[in-house]
Amino acid sequence: MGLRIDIVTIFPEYFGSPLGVSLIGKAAGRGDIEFRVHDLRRWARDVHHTVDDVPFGGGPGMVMKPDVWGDALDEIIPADGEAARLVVPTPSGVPFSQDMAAGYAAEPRLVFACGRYEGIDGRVVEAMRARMPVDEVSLGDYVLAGGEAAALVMIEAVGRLLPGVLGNVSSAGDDSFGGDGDPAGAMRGLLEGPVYTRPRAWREREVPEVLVSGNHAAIARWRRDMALRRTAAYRPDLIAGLRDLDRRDREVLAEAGFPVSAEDMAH
Ligand code: JAH
Repeated sequence: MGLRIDIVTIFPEYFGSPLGVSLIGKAAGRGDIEFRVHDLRRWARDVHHTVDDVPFGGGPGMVMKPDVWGDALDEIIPADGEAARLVVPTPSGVPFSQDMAAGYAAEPRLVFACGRYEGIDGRVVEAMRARMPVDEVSLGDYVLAGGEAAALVMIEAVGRLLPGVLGNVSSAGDDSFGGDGDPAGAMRGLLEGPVYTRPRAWREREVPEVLVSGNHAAIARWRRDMALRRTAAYRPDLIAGLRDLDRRDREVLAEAGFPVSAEDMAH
C-alpha cells in the first residue's frame, strides 16, 4: 500500500533524473511510491498545442488556459477513481511545512499541478475544489519560473517520511524541524545545531569535548543549547512559538538576546 504521485507539467523530461535516484528512486523501484508524469500539452486543443493565453485585465506575461488544465485533471483524476489531493505549487499559496509533509505521506494519492508563466486560470482550482481537497502551496517568498522545482522539493520531503523509504528510519527524528514525525520530540520547533564526524581534530579544530564524553544526558543538553542558539540567531521568528522551556533553555536564550517572559516558563 504505497503512495501514488501524479505530476502534470509542460516539462515532463524535467523529472526523470531526480525521481530516479537516491532513496526516492529506490522506493519507486520497489513500488513503495509510484510516479506518473503527464505532459499537459496532450490535452491542448490546437495544432500548436497551446497551453497559455493573454491575461484578462491586462498585465505582463501569459496565463495557463482553464480548458486544457480542466480536461487534463478530469482524465487524470476520474470522479470514480481513488481519492486524490491536488497540490498546486504557487508563490501565492499557504507555506509548506514539515507537518504538511507528514500529512501528505499519509495520503493514498497526490497530484501536483505545475504551472508556468503567471500561473493557472483561477477557475481551475475553484472547479477542482468542488471534487477534491486542493492545496495551493508556497515554499517561501520567492518566485520560480514554474512549479516543477517546488513539486520536486515537496515530493522529497514527503518521500523520506514513507515507511521503508529512509535508509535509517530513526534519523528522520531530530533534524531541523526538530522532531518531524515525533510530536513529543525534544528538539521540536528548533533548528538543529552543528554535527561532527571523524577525525576528532581537523585543521587544528577539535570536535566539542562533550560529544566524545560518553555522557548522553550532557550530549543531549549540549545539542539543545546549540539548537536554541542557532534558532535565536537564524530564525528569531520561531522563538515565540517554543513551549515548555526549562531554566537552562531560558538562560541560553537570554544569552542569545531573548529574555523569556514568566508565563512561557515550564518551571
Ligand atoms: C512560479 C507557477 N514558493 C516557491 C514557488 C512555487 C511556485 C512558483 N514559484 C515559486 C511558480 C511561476 C508559475 C509557480
